[in-house]
Amino acid sequence: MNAYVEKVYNGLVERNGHEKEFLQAVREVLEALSPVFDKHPEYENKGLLERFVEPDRAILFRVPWVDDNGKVQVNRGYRVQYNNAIGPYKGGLRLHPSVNLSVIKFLGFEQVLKNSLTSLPIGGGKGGSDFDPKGKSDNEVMRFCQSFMTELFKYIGADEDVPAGDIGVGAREIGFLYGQYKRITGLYEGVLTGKGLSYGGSLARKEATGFGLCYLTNAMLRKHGQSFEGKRVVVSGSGNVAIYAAQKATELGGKVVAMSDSNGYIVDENGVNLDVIKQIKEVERGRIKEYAARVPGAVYTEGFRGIWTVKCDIALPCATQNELNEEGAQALIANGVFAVAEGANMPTTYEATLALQKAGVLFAPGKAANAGGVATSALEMSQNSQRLSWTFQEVDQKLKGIMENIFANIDAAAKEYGQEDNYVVGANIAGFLKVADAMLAHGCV
Ligand code: NDP
Ligand code: 2IT
Repeated sequence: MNAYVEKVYNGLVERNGHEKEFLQAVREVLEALSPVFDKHPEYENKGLLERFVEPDRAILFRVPWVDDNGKVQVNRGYRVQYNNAIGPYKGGLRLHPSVNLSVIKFLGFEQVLKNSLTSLPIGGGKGGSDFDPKGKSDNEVMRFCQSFMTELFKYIGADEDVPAGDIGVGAREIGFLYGQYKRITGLYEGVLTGKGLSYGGSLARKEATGFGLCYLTNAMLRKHGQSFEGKRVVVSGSGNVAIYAAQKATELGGKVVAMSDSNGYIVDENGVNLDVIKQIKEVERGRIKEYAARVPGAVYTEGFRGIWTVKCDIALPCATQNELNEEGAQALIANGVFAVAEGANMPTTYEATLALQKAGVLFAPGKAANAGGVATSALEMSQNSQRLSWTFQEVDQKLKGIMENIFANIDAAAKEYGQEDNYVVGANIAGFLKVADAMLAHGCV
């Protein structure tokens, strides 16, 4: 590693030693960026890397709300505004019991580079809470969202910071959050994305992350003389990203044979029936286990990590961070996988990524492969600013163009730095250069 890069990383370890997800994300990025700093020794005097790894600010707040039994519950809320060199802070809100500052910082850090890759003017941020929406009534979720926004509204705005969904935050939560923002501020503005279609949402935003993942994967496969046609595909997770990744993979000719949730996975050799998955997950908010009870021939197995033992050509991890470890990677390799593309953020551990790359598996990192969601969020912001809305086809076409452009850029950056086909290196370098350029232009801020 470049000496300056190593010094900055070591300083970060000293100050944030307990933030393991954050350090994991930073380490991967800095390994990839090392050659950029070899080429640009002048960056050190500008303190560019010290500024890049430190968020602009991290806001922590109490979120009190009353449950259905009349008892007061308290959760912790977060918004990390990481970097706004190229546009207003932009990134999702995650509601999951595993949320802590390390998780939100890793997501915010990744978001800066991802948003840069979209080529649209959006900076990076992330937020959320350790609130668990599972098992809560609609009214409880509403009261939580209203309390969360009652604090958050002070720090966000259509030209300042624009949150959206992530794990545990979908149309229902965005609706409650938007309602409360409007009520407190009196503003009707594009302060959130992923909104409902009746109040400023964009067509194709719901589908965008999953569709975008397959568009980028397809571009990568094409470069290597391959396609989805006739391929066995495994998609982990069964939430927003997973469902629409599975739908697009199927439309492109693949056969999705397995999906999962945090309890276990189902295998359906006939190809997963997405109408059944949508009914269970989007309508009933149920468990994937139900699928096996409803679809003849489908088999359910407890434990979400087992999904990587299902034989496939293409694996799309779309659930959560570190869901695919080295053991999972070795199982995929042994079964002949030839492409892995990350729909989730950092689903593949560092060791698993290295194992896949070493085995010659094509690997598309999340910050490039799942950028279609936030890119379409930026298209939603454009539509809100213009006070008009585009058709599904218009948005989908733009999304496809953006994802193909991302692939071309990360491919070119990898080549330029002598690491052709290493898309981890390509994505980190291509994403970083634009942000670095803007930060240098802005002076010491
Ligand atoms: P959802 O809440 O819609 O779905 C999450 C899915 O992942 C569920 O199937 C869930 O299972 C599973 N999951 C969550 N936590 C775990 C865990 N600890 N172990 C195993 N499975 C788990 O979220 P999204 O689909 O929106 O997000 C999925 C991933 O994609 C996340 O990494 C997110 O950051 C990333 N992403 C999302 C974007 C978006 O636009 N929504 C854009 C880009 C990336 P269960 O129901 O059992 O909890
Ligand atoms: O990780 C992500 O890119 C998201 N959750 C989507 C963020 C957004 O602002 O649409």
